Amino acid sequence: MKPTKESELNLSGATRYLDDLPATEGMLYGVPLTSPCARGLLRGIDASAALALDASVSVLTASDIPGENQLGEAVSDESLLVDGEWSYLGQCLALALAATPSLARKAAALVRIVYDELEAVTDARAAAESGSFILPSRTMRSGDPASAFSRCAIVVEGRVESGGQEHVYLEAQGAIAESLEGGRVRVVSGTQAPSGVQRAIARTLGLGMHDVEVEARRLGGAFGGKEDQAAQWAALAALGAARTGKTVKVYLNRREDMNWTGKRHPYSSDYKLGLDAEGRILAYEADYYQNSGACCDLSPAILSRTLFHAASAYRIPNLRVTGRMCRTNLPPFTAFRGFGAPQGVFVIECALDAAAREGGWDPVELRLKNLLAEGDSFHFGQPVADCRARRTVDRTLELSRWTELRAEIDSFNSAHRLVKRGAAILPICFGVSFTKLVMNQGGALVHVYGDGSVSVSTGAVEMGQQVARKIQVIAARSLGIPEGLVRVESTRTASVANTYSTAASTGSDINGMAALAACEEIRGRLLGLAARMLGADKGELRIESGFVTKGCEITELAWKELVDKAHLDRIDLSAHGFYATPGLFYDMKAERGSPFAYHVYGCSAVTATLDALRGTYRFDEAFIVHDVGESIDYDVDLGQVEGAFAQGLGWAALEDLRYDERGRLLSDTLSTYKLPDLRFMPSAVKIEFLEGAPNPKAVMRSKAIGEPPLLYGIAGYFAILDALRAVDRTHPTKAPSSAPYAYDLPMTPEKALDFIQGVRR
Ligand code: LUZ
Ligand code: MOS
Repeated sequence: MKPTKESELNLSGATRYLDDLPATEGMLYGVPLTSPCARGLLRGIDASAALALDASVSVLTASDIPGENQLGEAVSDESLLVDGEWSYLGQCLALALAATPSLARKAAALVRIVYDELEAVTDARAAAESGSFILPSRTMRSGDPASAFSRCAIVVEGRVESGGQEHVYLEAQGAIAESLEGGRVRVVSGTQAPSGVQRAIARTLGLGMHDVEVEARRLGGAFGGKEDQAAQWAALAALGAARTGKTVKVYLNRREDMNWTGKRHPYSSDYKLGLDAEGRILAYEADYYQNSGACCDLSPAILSRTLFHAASAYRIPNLRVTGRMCRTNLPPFTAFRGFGAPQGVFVIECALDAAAREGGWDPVELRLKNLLAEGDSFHFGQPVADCRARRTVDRTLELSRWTELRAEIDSFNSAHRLVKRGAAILPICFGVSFTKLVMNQGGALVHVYGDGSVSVSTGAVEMGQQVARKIQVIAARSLGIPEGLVRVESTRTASVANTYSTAASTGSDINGMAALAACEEIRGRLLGLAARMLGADKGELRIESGFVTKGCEITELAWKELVDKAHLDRIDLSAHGFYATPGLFYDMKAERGSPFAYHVYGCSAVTATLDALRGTYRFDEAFIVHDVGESIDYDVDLGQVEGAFAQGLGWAALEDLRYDERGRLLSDTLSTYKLPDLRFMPSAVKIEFLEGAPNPKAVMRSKAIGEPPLLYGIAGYFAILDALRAVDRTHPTKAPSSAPYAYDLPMTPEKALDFIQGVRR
């Protein structure tokens, strides 16, 4: 990869993350005391032993909060510090402050609480049975599935489980809050949503938003984990700063972060799929039981993305899908790259898998037959436009030499008893835009300094995805100057206000457009001046590579000179830009509309080799053809596809989140929670971007890149399943039961071994 300035800083270790910022004089460290069981009633807090530890110690509780003790935005069900009942293990009860992190941890441990343990629920279906929901259920329909099922030649039904996923961002959650004069606070927060954190702190402290400044410098990864859940750590730090008048830092260690913060939602789902004799899908029904955890958080938005992606890349004329947000006593599950789509896509893929077996169809033929095409509509009414499903699938079949590959695998399998190979193909179709309309807006502030260098601020948070790099390219191209002249600033609420989270893969779509608007404004002013200076028509002038050009000629007028002259002429060299994604609308009552600006298409093919005695496996090859529109930075986009695929493969086949029945996380370290590493990845990964595929709906004809490729990992699950099905059923131990296969993601080696041995899970 071609080094950019940012990646050079990252690789050399020069980048300063939150924990690298130098400690300031008198700074205090805040460590929360958290709840010891999944559900309980707090009867009293005794901090005397903690306070006796050191003169620097203080302990804050709910009664120290001057404003509202409430973080929930959609539903008011999340207190910052518990006052009364708590609803998950790891919920914050008090904040211990001390002069060093270890003193603060000791102090938190010395706080005594009196409480009653209450009965807890951790299972989504059990919560549903007892009527414990975050909000009422939500259903989308199209056509008439009930009558369509009666016309089907084949109907398959079953259950699908998918597990959660821990973000494991390299940098844990945290914030540093500085108390300013007059009760104001300035906070550096590891958040994807600086304006959201600003609002949360203002509410907590009873201040106006103008008294709270939030900066997100750059995050060491987030993946959705810092979209909603960064707010509580920032609010705690701000509370500490407000109460003590000192700078307060809250920074979780890995184990705290894994235990206390939310993860991807586990789902338990029922499906029913009906097809005609030729294998065309006629009807589909699904019921999703989302384990939402103890508080609302982003669960409704995540559920809506599940429902929007229920049919994935397939045409389904009659459909009914219902989602339920089941309230359980686990830490609130939250945004995670893909945001509900992977869970929904996995269910329809399982249904197709079951149908292919039942109908004796080739799995790839079956998918091709039902693939979305131009002229189709999604089940929520949006027309399928500029559809690239078939193009990406066809190219994947070519790139992987699918027909030969399949034949090679089949002959390998007939020649080997104890080692089996498998393969799977998976098309994707991912809708881009926040499903909540209001969030599809962003702003930018651009300054051209007197020496011709440029500063760009937007609402986009840099979290390693290189959105800053893309915005730099966009600004430089717009102004016609070398990229080195453009600096993209860290994200501050005082520079760009009322922004939404850098999320939904829209970071560069929205903020790039806002930056572009501001740059175009300044460019227009400068070209007007250049036209007067050169006695030319503004329409024939451009700026390219730092010089004004007229028609095809380069003039003598350089960027720096033009900027200098503009300043002398008292022309404003700053501009604000704004972008609101056009054309979006949605009627929640009718469940009809066009919620997405466009869709991202693509396809993956994954092969695996299974040890049929042990259940262990490895991935051999992956072929991915992905639709990025016109890439703004090839290396960045390639890195995003690779990383998302790895993360998807981890979710599908490895990452195993385990809780005990009392809600304690068992896999709370990186020795018990395994992550995909280089050796887990296929030995060969071939990624190709679809050519000649400009996207008129986004900045510089590009497409969003962050989340869609995560779905490719799901092919890994089915590649292992394919290999498992080739295992000789008379060997080595018991024959598998004839009961229908229960789809249960992740496909860990343990589950693969159970499959081989015929244990029904
Ligand atoms: N966050 C959000 C998201 O608030 N709304 C969304 O639609 C979304 N989609 C994907 C990822 N994060
Ligand atoms: Mo979201 S999963 O923070 O893009």
